[in-house]
Amino acid sequence: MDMMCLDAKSVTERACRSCGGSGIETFLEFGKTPLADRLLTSSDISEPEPIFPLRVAFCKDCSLVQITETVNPIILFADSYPYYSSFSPALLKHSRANALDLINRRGLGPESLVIELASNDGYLLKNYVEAGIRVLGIDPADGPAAAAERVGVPTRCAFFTRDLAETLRAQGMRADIVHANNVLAHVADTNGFVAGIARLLKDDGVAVIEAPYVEPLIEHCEFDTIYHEHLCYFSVTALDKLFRRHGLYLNEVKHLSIHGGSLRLYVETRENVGATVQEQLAREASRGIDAIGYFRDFSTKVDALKRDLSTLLGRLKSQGATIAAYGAAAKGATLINTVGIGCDLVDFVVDRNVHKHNKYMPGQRLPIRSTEALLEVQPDYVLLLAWNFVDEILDQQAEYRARGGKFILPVPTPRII
Ligand code: DWN
Ligand code: ZN
Repeated sequence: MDMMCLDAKSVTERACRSCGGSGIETFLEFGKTPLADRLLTSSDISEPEPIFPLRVAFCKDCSLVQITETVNPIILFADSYPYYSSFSPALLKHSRANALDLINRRGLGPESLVIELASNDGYLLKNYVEAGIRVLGIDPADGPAAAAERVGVPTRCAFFTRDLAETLRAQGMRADIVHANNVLAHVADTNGFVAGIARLLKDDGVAVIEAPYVEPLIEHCEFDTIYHEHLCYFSVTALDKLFRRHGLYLNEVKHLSIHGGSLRLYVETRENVGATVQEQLAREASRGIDAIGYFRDFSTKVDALKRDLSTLLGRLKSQGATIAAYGAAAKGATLINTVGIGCDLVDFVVDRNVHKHNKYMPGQRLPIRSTEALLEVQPDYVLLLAWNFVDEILDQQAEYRARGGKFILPVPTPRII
């Protein structure tokens, strides 16, 4: 990673984020886009917005898929970061099951220590607190960190770095469990972050890491999950190389349906690579996921989806339909700004997260309202930007649908349900 001087807004990487190799080839280009989670206030919308190149590349040396622009993490994650994990019941249920499974599998108790990197609003660690297990959350976002403290989860409002790991270790903190969900792909210093985990773990500790998986992204054309917060798009092949570089071993891997298809990685300081990892490495090699060829036609698939979605919305609009959207999600910002979905097509976006209400989506500046607006206004159609939570959102919106409202799912192919 090219050194980023603190006041630089972004840097363009010329080498691979993981192996440092220079063999990175771009296979998808979005031009310049706004920051997906940088929601606008009513005073912002008359101001120009910072936009940054969004380009996706593949490393021929270690197979890592990555974006080439690193936006300053302070701009992305520090102040007024709007994402609160607890607004998704499915995510809370998923996280609680993970914690209870680990308490059981690892025989955790009052003498244990669980540390979570990017602990957000305490959505996961609160389950350990409830079980009387010592925890520490680390998260740079001031709003979610304060929310975590309010639910009894001690949280250090900071970025996790190798240096912070050394500081904690010097204070006698070594973890039985290190959780890192939806953060490994977000960190500007991928190697420093992993080295820090190695320093924080007890010798018999385990890091349990969740990250979106690159295969479903490509297979289901989930291009909207590409935005500046997501620097890396992992395969097991690329992850195995990354961890080994820091004396860590990916010993077990699970597939998860959350966030459009993710991996749960069990990483330890002792090598004991199980069948799940060996099978996955073999499978990726046989499918060519470890080579550029697998990614070359993705850009064509993305263009087709963008065209089909734009045509569908245009047709409905020309028939006089009213259209709203659901989920002021970061992936929603990528979708509306790369397809060109503005107020001419969609009247407003709804979201349950109160911190997003009365703000505007980046770029297209669609107004964000509470979900009640769907029954108040009863638009003919709702474009589901948070498609990764389709089941619970359709249940939740049964009344709107019973009154004749229809949802439009954009991914993997635009369709009305
Ligand atoms: O990596 C990241 C993922 C894990 O979460 C972050 N960089 C940012 C964020 O991405 P996202 O904003 O695309 O994530 P979600 O979780 O798909 O966002 C869903 C949005 O929908 C949130 O704003 C919450 C909202 N929501 C809602 O209004 N009603 C979600 C559910 C489940 C609901 O019922
Ligand atoms: Zn590489």
